[in-house]
Amino acid sequence: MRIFVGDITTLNCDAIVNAANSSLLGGGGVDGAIHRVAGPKLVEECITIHGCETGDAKITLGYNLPAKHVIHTVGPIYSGDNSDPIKLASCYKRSLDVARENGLHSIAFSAISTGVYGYPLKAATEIAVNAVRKWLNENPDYDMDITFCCFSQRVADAYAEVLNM
Ligand code: AR6
Repeated sequence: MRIFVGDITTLNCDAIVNAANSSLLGGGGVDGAIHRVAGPKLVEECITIHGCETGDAKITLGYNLPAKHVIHTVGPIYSGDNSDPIKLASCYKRSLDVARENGLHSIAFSAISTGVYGYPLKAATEIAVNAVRKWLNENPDYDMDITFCCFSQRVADAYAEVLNM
């Protein structure tokens, strides 16, 4: 597991994970950046998927992105409810399951729900790291290279603390 500080749309890996909304038709934040760089074919493919539930993940091609695929996941809008951590952990697990189902071996995650969706950064970071660690332990036979893409130094510091780096 590694930390990258910068823009996820520059990463050349098998899949980047988009923090989308349930329509999958684009938005602001990292979602907007990914659609801008991927180009209009991405939204055309997303239209054919008919949305995604919170905590689930769907895959498309990456089009003009350096990444071959985009895995679109929908994080919870932070509410303080007990279901928030369960749904957020599910985003990481389902993204990794979808990557494996498609034979992918490198994935970069954005910090799902920590922007517009308001999830407190430290709690979200702990959930992200724990969910990824759990998946790796449950898939010991599969080679998966994991990057946590942090758009700011503040997010990177949170990951470094949780990862003990
Ligand atoms: N590369 C990497 N990370 C980024 C980038 C980028 N180019 N741009 C922003 N981030 P957010 P959410 C970080 O708000 O909270 C959208 O409108 C950002 O700093 O993008 O899950 C969707 O359509 C933050 O740490 O996603 C939904 O409606 C993290 O990405 C809604 O926002 C996530 O922030 C989803 O909200």
